[in-house]
Amino acid sequence: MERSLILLKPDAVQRQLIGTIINRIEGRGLKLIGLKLIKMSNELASEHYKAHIEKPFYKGLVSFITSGPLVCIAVEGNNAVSLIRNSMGSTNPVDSHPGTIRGDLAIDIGRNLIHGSDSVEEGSREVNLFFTPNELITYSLANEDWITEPQ
Ligand code: IDP
Ligand code: MG
Repeated sequence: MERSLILLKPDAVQRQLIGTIINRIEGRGLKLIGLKLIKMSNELASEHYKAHIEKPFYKGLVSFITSGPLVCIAVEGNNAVSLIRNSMGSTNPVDSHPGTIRGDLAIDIGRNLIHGSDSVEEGSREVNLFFTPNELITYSLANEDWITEPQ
C-alpha cells in the first residue's frame, strides 16, 4: 500500500493552520496512520532534504525547517502520493491553483506550509525516517467503502 509523509512546516504551526490543513487532508478521504509534533534536528533535516544539498536555498530551508515545531503525518492509501501532491499545489505558491493548500493559504516559496513526498519510493523512505514502526497504526475506516470503490 502506498505511503506518503506530510510535514506541516513551522510556518503552518505558527500561523495556527494545523487544524485547517488536516481538515482538508481528512476531508479528501485520506487515511492518517501516524501523527506527531516534533522539533526537527539538523541531522534529520539534512537527511530529509539531502536531494537539495547543492541548491542555493538549502541553508535557508534547513534553518527554517528546524526553527520551530512541525507536525509529521503519515498517510496510507491508493495513490496517496499524487493525491497529496495535487492537494498541496505547486512548490511556488505564485503558481499554485486556488483550491490547493498553498494556492489558498500561502504566497512565498520559502513559506509554503506543507511538505509531501514526491514519489512512492520517497514516500516509503520518508515515512520510515520520521516514524518508528510502533508509531504507525494500520486500521480500517468504517466508511472506507464509501470513499473507495471495493476492488
Ligand atoms: P516541494 O516541497 O514542492 O516538494 P522541493 O523542490 O522538494 O519542493 O523543495 C523543497 C522545499 O524547498 C520547498 O517546499 C520550498 O520550501 C523550498 N524551495 C524550493 N525551491 C526554492 C527556491 O527556489 N527558493 C526558496 N526555497 C525553495
Ligand atoms: Mg520535494
